Amino acid sequence: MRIAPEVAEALARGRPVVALESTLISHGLPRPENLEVAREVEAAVREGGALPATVALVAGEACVGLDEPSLRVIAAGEDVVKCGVRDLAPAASRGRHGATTVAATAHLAARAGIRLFATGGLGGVHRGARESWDESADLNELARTRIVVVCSGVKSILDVGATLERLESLGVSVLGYGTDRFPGFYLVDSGHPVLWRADSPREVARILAEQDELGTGAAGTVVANPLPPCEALDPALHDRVLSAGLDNAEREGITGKDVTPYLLDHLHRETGGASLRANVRLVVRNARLAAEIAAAVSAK
Ligand code: PSU
Ligand code: MN
Repeated sequence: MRIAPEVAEALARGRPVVALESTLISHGLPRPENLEVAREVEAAVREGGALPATVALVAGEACVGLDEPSLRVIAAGEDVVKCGVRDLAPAASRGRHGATTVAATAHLAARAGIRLFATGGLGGVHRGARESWDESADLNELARTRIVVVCSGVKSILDVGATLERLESLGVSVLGYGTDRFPGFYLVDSGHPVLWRADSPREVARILAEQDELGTGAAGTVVANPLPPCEALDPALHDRVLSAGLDNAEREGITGKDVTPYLLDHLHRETGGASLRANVRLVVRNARLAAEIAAAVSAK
């Protein structure tokens, strides 16, 4: 594993660092805008007062903190493989380029000593999981990794209720940021409540300090940050387009780790780019908030 020098130095000095995932760049957003978004997300972390550390596998090396050429490789690549935790070692041994999912990013970030991580939406239990058994490995990783994931809830293509039940079973804390409703990724409200809320970065930092005190911080924490209504997707449009996408995915026999990229791409195309705009905005906003929380944690 290679930790970028400025990231290593910041960590050694107790300065705020925020990890960023790379699957959303390579498999979640269309080229070529994805490279611009990757830069924009890193800039949002800096504006929030922390150092960004984008995580990826570059020519077989697990990197925490990417330089500009590496960021280009991940954004450009047809030959970039989507890596969950179990894919990291085989892909590394073959010298492959790999984009890390929430699970793989959380794993490598925690290993590097980073606590804050920003993404778009968590993976979770897929609709129809009763037949397909498709549940994202993100959940299992959060159950065993000391990481705080700032996201806009779980992706709305999923069974959100079932995912919330699994997060409860796995002991993952869920905090609504400025809300009592669990956000729905592109949507302000997933239709589910969230039990605990925090209204400022300092409040989140206080909760994390309590976790350390009580020894309950060995598992992950989700900080669920909704889009403001003016930037969210129209729920009726969302439901209509998603339902066609789910039908197409089934008809075309899409399975395994291809399901999520397939559905996101379908939404981006069929909403005329509206879901894409919402997706970019929520990732940028989450990056900024994660940085502010990291700064509040460091200030303690
Ligand atoms: N958030 C986004 N876009 C994405 C993802 C998250 O805004 O593409 C990615 C994350 O990397 C997450 C993955 O870990 O989707 C989940 O994939 P799966 O359902 O195959 O576990
Ligand atoms: Mn899956």
